[in-house]
Amino acid sequence: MGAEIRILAAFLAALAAAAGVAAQLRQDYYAAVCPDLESIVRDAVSQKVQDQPVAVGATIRLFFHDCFVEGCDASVIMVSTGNNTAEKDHPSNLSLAGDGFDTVIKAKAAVDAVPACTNQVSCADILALATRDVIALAGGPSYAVELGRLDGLVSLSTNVDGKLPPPSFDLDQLTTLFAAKNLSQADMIALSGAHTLGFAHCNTFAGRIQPESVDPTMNATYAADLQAACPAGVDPNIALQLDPVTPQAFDNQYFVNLVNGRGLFTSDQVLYSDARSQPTVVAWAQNATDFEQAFVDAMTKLGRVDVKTDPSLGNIRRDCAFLN
Ligand code: HEM
Ligand SMILES: *[C@@H]1O[C@H](CO)[C@@H](O)[C@H](O)[C@H]1NC(C)=O
Ligand SMILES: *[C@@H]1O[C@H](CO)[C@@H](O)[C@H](O)[C@H]1NC(C)=O
Ligand SMILES: *[C@@H]1O[C@H](CO)[C@@H](O)[C@H](O)[C@H]1NC(C)=O
Ligand SMILES: *[C@@H]1O[C@H](CO)[C@@H](O)[C@H](O)[C@H]1NC(C)=O
Ligand SMILES: CC(=O)N[C@H]1CO[C@H](CO)[C@@H](O)[C@@H]1O
Repeated sequence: MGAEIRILAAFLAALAAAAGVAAQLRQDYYAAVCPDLESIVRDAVSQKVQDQPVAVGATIRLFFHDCFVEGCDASVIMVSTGNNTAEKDHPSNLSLAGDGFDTVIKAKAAVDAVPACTNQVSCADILALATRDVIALAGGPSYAVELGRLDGLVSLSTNVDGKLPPPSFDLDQLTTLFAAKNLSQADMIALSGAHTLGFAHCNTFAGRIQPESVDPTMNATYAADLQAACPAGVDPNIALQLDPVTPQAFDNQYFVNLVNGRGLFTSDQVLYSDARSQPTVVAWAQNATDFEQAFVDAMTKLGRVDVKTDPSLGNIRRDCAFLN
């Protein structure tokens, strides 16, 4: 029965491809092949987060970086080999925390341990599911995840240049970069709300807290706290919480912080200091439900960026870190 459904699904996909119809992601993509996929991933992710709570921020950021470079195709998870310097070894990505990768590896192992599911589910989809799960575990919204992404065949450090936003960006730069991925300014603001948890290294905001020239859009007390925690010299091993008020909770505190001059990066605080985005920040600081809805919509759109559904462009990796 399962095999027949699989053959039918493959036939329909071939038909769609022949007709030039782009295959769509679907929530029930694996329903016939691996019906318990969602609970298998959720259990593995819960265990990982229980063991290493930092996996929450690490996994969310990994998903963002994956989608923004080659598309949501797990290319960010591949390791460099003798003749290929992979995406994750680009300087923009060196700060990706290892626990994000490990979350995907653990969830993939749990999926593959179920015979029917072995090598049937892409690493890209496992990352998308794991991201939804860590957000829910941290108290954020849960949402249905579209599935059916293939894992990419290309992971190149040189392709990362210019694709990821540095923390120095202003509103226009952020808006332009996200627009290239079909994400609106509102989507960009909502997704920035992921900075409601996780960590950042001192060098990413050092330019804003120099004693003689503190960024005037930053609350002075906050600047003094950051200076004390990140003394001159910018120790590369020190990382501070992005949200000093509710550091581990996925909530709308990020937007409250911006209103109070407690955005950590230039790219955060500018969302409040620029009059064009300020009304959205204020609205979401006041209404968590509205933020959650906007965030879920934006995550769904992020999850569609440059996905591969055509078998000539991707496959299902047996080991997420290597091409088959
Ligand atoms: C809008 C432009 C963005 C900029 C400029 C930006 C920049 C950064 C930087 C510099 C860090 C700190 C990295 C470190 O020092 O280790 C960081 C952390 C983080 N970012 Fe962003 N980011 C942006 C958007 C996003 C988006 C769209 C998401 C996800 C939806 C996201 C999720 C995260 C998370 C969860 C962390 C914490 C990572 C951890 O704890 O390991 N960011 N971001
Ligand atoms: C890299 O080398 C491996 C063998 O070590 C080979 O199979 C693969 O095709 C090479 N990849 C590229 C991009 O040259
Ligand atoms: C953006 O949307 C257009 C039109 O739907 C589509 O052709 C294009 O591939 C999308 N780009 C990305 C990066 O998803
Ligand atoms: C900065 O934050 C402190 C609380 O930590 C508050 O007392 C102070 O009024 C704030 N400064 C400004 C200019 O809002
Ligand atoms: C948030 O906004 C929604 C409408 O989008 C409204 O129904 C709800 O009452 C608001 N909640 C608060 C706490 O203001
Ligand atoms: C976009 C981004 O996060 N860039 C950072 C990458 O990491 C280096 C240090 O490894 C930082 O200097 C960049 O700001």
